[in-house]
Order: sequence, then structure tokens, then C-alpha cells
Amino acid sequence: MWTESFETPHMDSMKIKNDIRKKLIELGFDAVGFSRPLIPERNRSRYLQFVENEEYGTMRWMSRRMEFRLDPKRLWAGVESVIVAGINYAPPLNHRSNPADDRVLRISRYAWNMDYHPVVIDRLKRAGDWMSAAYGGKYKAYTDTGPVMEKALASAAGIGSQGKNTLAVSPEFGPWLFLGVILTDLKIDPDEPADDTCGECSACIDRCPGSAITAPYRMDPRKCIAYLTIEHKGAVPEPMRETIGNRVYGCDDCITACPKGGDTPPSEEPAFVPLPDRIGPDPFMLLRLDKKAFNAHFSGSPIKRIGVNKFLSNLLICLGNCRRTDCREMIVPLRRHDSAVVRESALWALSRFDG
Ligand code: B12
Repeated sequence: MWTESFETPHMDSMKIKNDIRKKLIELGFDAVGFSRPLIPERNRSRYLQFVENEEYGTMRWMSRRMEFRLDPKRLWAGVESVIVAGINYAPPLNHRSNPADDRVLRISRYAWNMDYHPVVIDRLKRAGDWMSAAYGGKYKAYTDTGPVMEKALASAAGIGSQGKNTLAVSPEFGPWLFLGVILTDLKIDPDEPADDTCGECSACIDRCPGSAITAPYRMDPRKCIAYLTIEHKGAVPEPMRETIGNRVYGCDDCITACPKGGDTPPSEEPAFVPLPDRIGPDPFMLLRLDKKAFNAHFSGSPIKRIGVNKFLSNLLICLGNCRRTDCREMIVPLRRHDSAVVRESALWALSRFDG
């Protein structure tokens, strides 16, 4: 128990913890856990190896501020406790499996409605401000927005252990959680860390289209379709184009394959209720989008972040893979597009029709 080291010893540690948990649930989080600001050794050593092998590809920021990722105390000397909160974004049960027709275009389920970053950070800040007003102290909030190993902390805080697909897999919500982290200088008793639950299962490894999960608990982003279609700068390397198949933006095959997420209750969060046009999107409509129309169509969506040219390039690669010759007439003029990446992808798509 940390209670004896509390600066305000009259306050009951369990009460503070329960109140914070209650507040986060009230704000729309589905899972909440507490841990000390420590990154387990297995996460530290794998991260160092990841950087040494340059597995981050064009995500060079993953190799910067290493000392902060490895130790939250280096990021903020005052941090005493970590609060991890997750929001369930599981789609309705009838949308857990992929369309049988592989000519139907696919967008990753995490992008079927709003970008989670502003949704999560806004709620973390509301919880943090409330905490400071109620108990004093300072806080810092992150969701994919700083050098913080969110999955390692989620596991330490008991929310869900890292699965073989490297995602935090919760007993209640499987891998369908967006994570947010609050660092605080309040001393709060940690929860029990999550148990590793994958056992002998290798469903995610077997399903991954790019063989990006090179060993259990180890993924090489350079082979991951989420990386290639979202984070990778420049044209998708030619040998990887076929692997992308019909996935225009992101990939969640290692999530839908996970048996722990098969019967997760669908998300009740309005921001993550699927928009019909994100499920099997219409290629003719998408091919017509210029920069202005793209930004308007994907306003509030994470898709907007990659920009119209990267999106068009992904789309063209998919249309080539799906042999969507019905789109040929709309693809031909894109050989003269302003963007070299779009031009190259248009030529590649047409070459697939002909070859
Ligand atoms: C970089 C990044 C990516 C990269 C690289 C992914 C990766 N696995 O690293 C790319 C672009 C590919 C990506 C894709 C996706 N991402 Co991402 N991404 C991140 C980010 C910013 C950092 C992750 C990181 O630290 N990677 C470094 C490498 C070295 O770590 P690692 O792969 O997790 O490996 C760990 C394990 O191997 C562990 N380990 C080593 N040995 C052992 C042994 C055992 C037994 C165990 C248990 C663990 C273990 O140690 C390593 C270091 O921690 C986090 C946000 C954050 N700040 O944490 C979001 C985050 C992981 N992403 C998220 C999401 C939603 C996705 C996608 C589902 C999006 C999509 N549908 O397209 C995919 C999923 C692909 C996948 N399987 O990872 C969520 C995941 C939520 C969750 N439930 O876990 C996060 C946490 C963002 C958030 N705030 O919600 N992402």
C-alpha cells in the first residue's frame, strides 16, 4: 500500500482511486487501470532492438526521445502514478468479418467514424482538470501524442496484456480499445498487472496479410499494411503493393482474427458508430475527390490526416489489385496528376489491368 506515503494522509487512497475510476467511466471510458510509472524490462529491450534494426521505417520519430519512452520519470520527474483508460470501439457484430467479395474496398474499422485522438484527449483532460481541482497535483495526458509506451502501461495497469499482435488485449473488450494515458503526481495504489492470455493461439500471426508479425509479440511495421497505407512516406514499395489487396486505409486483420474480440459488446460511443459510406466505399466517388472535396468528405476522420494524394495512391493500388477495370476511364487521366506518387500508382494500376 502506498497510503502511508500520501502527502495528504487524511485522504483515503482507495476512495481517490474509486472516484477517479468513476469519473473516467462517467466521461465515456470503458476500462480504467492504475500503475506505477515503470516500463517492464521485456518492453524496454524489444523497443531498443526495434530502434537498432530501424524497424520504424519512415516513422523516424519512434527513434527520438528514447529515454522518455523507456522511463516516464525521465519524461516528467514529478510523475508518481499512471492512469490508463480505454474506449471500446468494436463495430456491430455483423461487421466483424471481412466482405466475402475481395473486390469490395476496405477501410480499417478504427476509421469508420471520428478520429479517436481528439475524442480521447479531450476526455482525459476533463478527467485531469477534475482530478486537480478535487485532489490537487498536476497531470499530463497522452493518446498517441507523446513518447509514452501506452500498451506496456496498459498491461502494467491491468487493462489488458499485450497480445501476440502486440496490441493491448482486454479480457472484456479484446483488442478493440483505444488507449489514453494520464501521468499524475498523485500517489495512487497500482492495480495488478494483466495476465498474458494468448497461450498457444496464433490466429493473428496466421492471418496477418503482410507476415508483419514476425514472431509472437513482435511486429515489423515495414510489412504492416496499416503502416504502408497510413504512415509510410512516399510511394508504397513495389513488392508490398500486391499485399495491400483491397485495403485502402489501415488494416485490422490481426484484430478481427483475435478470438478474444469475437464477442466484444459493440461500442456505445456515438463518435465510433460506423458511417455507412466507410464500409465498402464507392471507388467512383472516391476517385472524383480533389483536395477540397477530400478534406470536406473526411472532416473529423483520421483518414484526413494522410492527405488526398496518399489516399488516392492507396486507392489506385487497391483498384489495380482488385482488377477494377470498370474504373479504367477514371484512372487514365490520373497518369498526369500533379503528384508523382499518384501518377506512379495510376500507371501501376493500369499495368495490372493489362498484365
Ligand atoms: C507506432 C505505432 C503504430 C505502428 C507500429 C505498430 C507497433 N506494433 O509498434 C503502425 C503504424 C504499424 C501501427 C498500426 C496500428 N495501430 Co498503432 N500505434 C503506434 C504507437 C504510436 C507506438 C507503438 C510502439 O511503441 N511501438 C514500438 C514497438 C517496439 O512496440 P510493440 O510493437 O508494441 O512491441 C512491444 C511488444 O513486443 C513487447 N514485448 C516484447 N516481448 C514481449 C513478450 C511478451 C510475452 C509480451 C506480452 C510483450 C512483449 O515489447 C515491445 C515494446 O513495448 C502507439 C501509441 C503509443 N504511443 O503507444 C499506437 C497504438 C499501438 N496503435 C493503435 C492502433 C489502434 C493501431 C491499429 C489497430 C490501427 C489500424 N487499424 O490501422 C494498427 C494495429 C497494428 C498492430 N498490430 O500493431 C492503438 C492500439 C490500442 C490497443 N488496444 O493496443 C495505440 C496504442 C494508439 C492508441 N492510443 O490507442 N501503430
